[in-house]
Amino acid sequence: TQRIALYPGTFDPITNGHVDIIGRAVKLVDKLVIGVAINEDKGPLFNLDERVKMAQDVADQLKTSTEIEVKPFDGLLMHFAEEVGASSIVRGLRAVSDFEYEFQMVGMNQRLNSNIETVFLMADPRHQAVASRLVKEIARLGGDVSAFVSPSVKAMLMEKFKR
Ligand code: COD
Repeated sequence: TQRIALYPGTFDPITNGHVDIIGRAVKLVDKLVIGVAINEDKGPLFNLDERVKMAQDVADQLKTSTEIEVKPFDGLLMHFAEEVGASSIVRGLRAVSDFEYEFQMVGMNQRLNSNIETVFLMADPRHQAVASRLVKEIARLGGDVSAFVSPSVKAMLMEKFKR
């Protein structure tokens, strides 16, 4: 049977930090589903279609024999994980600051479905500090985001913030 993992996030936008985690996750499974959450409460800069498109562009550029599927989702993460047949959920850990939130999420998610394991991966030190929030701020203030996102995402950011 196929081992499927789900990597969920807001991906507003997808960064080289996310890509690093995807590159690690594909080594562990037969198929990786990148789940782009609608997450309206987070007030995303990019709408769901744009976020899916950017994630798809980035996934298309990855050199891997593992199947990657990018899918939007609304509603509960664990329901979506069941729907796609995932046996694990992949999350990335950056600093200590991520821990509290991730810890709480796993705690709750485990009680919703105890058969799906959450695994945490760490990015390469070069990518650990990269955060969508800061990338957006740099782009908004006219800085160069080339080191943090793919060329296609950079183009989308420049389009959003063009004056
Ligand atoms: N290095 C390593 N990991 C990174 C980096 C980096 N530089 N940048 C981001 N990551 C990791 C994050 O830690 C996270 O694990 C993942 O990549 C995605 O990050 P984001 O910021 O795009 O996504 P989040 O954290 O906003 O995603 C939140 C969810 C969409 C998973 C969450 O809101 C959710 O589950 N929503 C559905 C509703 C639900 O089920 N709620 C109940 C939860 S208990």
